[in-house]
Amino acid sequence: MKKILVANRGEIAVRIMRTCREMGIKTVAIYSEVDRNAPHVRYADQAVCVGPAPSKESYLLGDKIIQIAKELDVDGIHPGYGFLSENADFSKAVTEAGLTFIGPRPKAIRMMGSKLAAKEAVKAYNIPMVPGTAHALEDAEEAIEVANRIGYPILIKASAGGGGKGMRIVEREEDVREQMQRAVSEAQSAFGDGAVFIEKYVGSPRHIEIQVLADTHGNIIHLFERECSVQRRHQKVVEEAPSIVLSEELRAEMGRCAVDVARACDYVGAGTVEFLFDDKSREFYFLEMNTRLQVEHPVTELVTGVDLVRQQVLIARGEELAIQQEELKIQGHSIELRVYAEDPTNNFLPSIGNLVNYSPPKGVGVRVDDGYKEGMDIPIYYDPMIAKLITYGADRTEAIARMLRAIQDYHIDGVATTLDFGRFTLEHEAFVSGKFDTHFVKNYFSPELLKQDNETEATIAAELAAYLMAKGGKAQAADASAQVVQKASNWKRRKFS
Ligand code: MV4
Repeated sequence: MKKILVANRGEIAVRIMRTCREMGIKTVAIYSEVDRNAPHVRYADQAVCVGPAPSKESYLLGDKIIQIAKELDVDGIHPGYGFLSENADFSKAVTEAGLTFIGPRPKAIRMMGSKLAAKEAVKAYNIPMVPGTAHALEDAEEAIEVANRIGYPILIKASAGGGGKGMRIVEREEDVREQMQRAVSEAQSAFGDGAVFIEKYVGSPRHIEIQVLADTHGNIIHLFERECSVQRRHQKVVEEAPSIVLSEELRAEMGRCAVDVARACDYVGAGTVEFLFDDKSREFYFLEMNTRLQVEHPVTELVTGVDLVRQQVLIARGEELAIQQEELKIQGHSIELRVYAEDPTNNFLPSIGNLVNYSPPKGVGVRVDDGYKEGMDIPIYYDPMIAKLITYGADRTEAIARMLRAIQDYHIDGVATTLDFGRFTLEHEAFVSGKFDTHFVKNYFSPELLKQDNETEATIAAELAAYLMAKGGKAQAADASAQVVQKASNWKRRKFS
């Protein structure tokens, strides 16, 4: 493979191209009109504009992207995450155009895109699943019958859903009919597939996922777990590897199950098998499989030393996996914080605007995967993630300390960001002690905490400035602004109370 087109933008496009460069592979970027000066465009050896800003007119134009790839003599297309990455038709079209799709085959994408097909496929293997139905419900009568058997509360899920879309909790029999009707019509209009099923609702689960790699020769390995329980409305905030709740036995067992899930769908490439983990019973259950490279893949890279994009390319070239399961081990601890251009004091509303100042942290144990540069605008058209801040340490305590230091060293002006929200999370006792589940944000976070913090900071800065100005003198005044900044940033070193 000599030339790869990356059908994506932002940090993930740059991250993929970096590995391509290391492997001596030329890269082609595609971009929309608002992205013409973006880092992924500058980094690539060649770049082609695919259309106007809206994704549907640019990054989602599969046929046009394939056309460009053919014209530029590209060998393979890497879809990144989002956009066309889990589109079975695109995967198929790429292959039919005589190019290599760097990802799984259409059959596996399609199968795992349907939660019910996925459950059906893994049935033959001994994979724990939440009690419920593994087929589409006929009607509310059937739902009530099953619910009475497994007990309330239950969760109605859309087969074509995922990432929490189309889920409904039902507490009592009286509500089943109505909720089911709604779930079906919602699923029908959102996904064009009204199939729903039910599961027993697991009240305070942790989200643990296993990274897998499968080659075209039938070899499948897993690269242990990532824990992604800290999330807000199904948007992950903090991810880490390893999870602090897994024993070696459980880790090995989940790994084996993940490999079986990959085997069940003839998987090829890098994929992630999602599980729910119930802290109390210490049981885990298969949820779904994501057939792409995930946003949070770097934490796995840091604790295993494996470059996952490199492995994707080698697999796409038809090579056999050179890594054996037995030689893999987890070393140290890694945490990822997603930095969004969102305002945590204002219901996490996207905060679009210009990155007036942008200076990411550096130093020991810090990796920043970003897709913007100082002076750029954050466009409204795409996901508002600015960067991923990833730290590594010999253990979790060190990884947390480095994350808090890196957050302080991260300077972004011009847009509101979730950096302070990250600081709140990493300082929180529940996070530090590891006693958290998927309800962490809902249970502990309130915008008031950040507002108070910001107000105190502003008050300190204003008081200090006034004092220095009153003392007079030009030298004093020149000093004032520097000291105010220093003082404010010192104050930020204190913990939330
Ligand atoms: C569940 C659940 C509780 N019980 N299934 C949400 C996303 C989708 N992948 C599955 N999800 C859940 N399924 C049962 N039977 C709770 C969730 C869930 C969740 C899962 C992982 C990460 C964050 C979550 C937030 C809310 C709900």
